[in-house]
Amino acid sequence: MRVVRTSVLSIAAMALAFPVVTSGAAAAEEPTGTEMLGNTTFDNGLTDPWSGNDLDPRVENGELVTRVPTGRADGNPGGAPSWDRSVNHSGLAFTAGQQYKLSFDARTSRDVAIVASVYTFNGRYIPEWDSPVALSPETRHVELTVTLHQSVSDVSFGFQLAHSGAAYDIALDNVSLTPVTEG
Ligand SMILES: [Ca+2]
Repeated sequence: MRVVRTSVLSIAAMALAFPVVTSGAAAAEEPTGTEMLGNTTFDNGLTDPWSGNDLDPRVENGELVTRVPTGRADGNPGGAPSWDRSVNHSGLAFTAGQQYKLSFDARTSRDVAIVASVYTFNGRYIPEWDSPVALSPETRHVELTVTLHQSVSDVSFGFQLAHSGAAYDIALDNVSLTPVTEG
């Protein structure tokens, strides 16, 4: 008899497939044109306030760089949910229905698909918004629109980097998150 169990991987897949529903409601009181992230350029040589979860990011030549080992941080050789290792920025707040522009420059030492997400982690990874991003050794300027279903505070934005293939290096720069001005 075959027993089908719900795996962590299938939960992650569901999270990725979660539809992004945009709302026409504008948050008129939301400050506009203001950068929500600290240290967007890394030109001061520091990673702070960015940190790594099961990664060891550092700054080289004005870019945040880190090596992403293969597999999960817990050593499990099984499937690697992308959220198992991340570079992230905590302490953010989002208003439901408000559009935010996310942009960054990134390259990786080999072709790999990462996930950019707004999320909470309370012993369990809970994405509020996420999007897969294909990266390669050629620097790519990425622009995405972030819209959340619900207003949240004290959440994180992160690059979810774990994978089951060969280890790779990633370089990030010019990371920006700003509310989109209506009209
Ligand atoms: Ca820089």
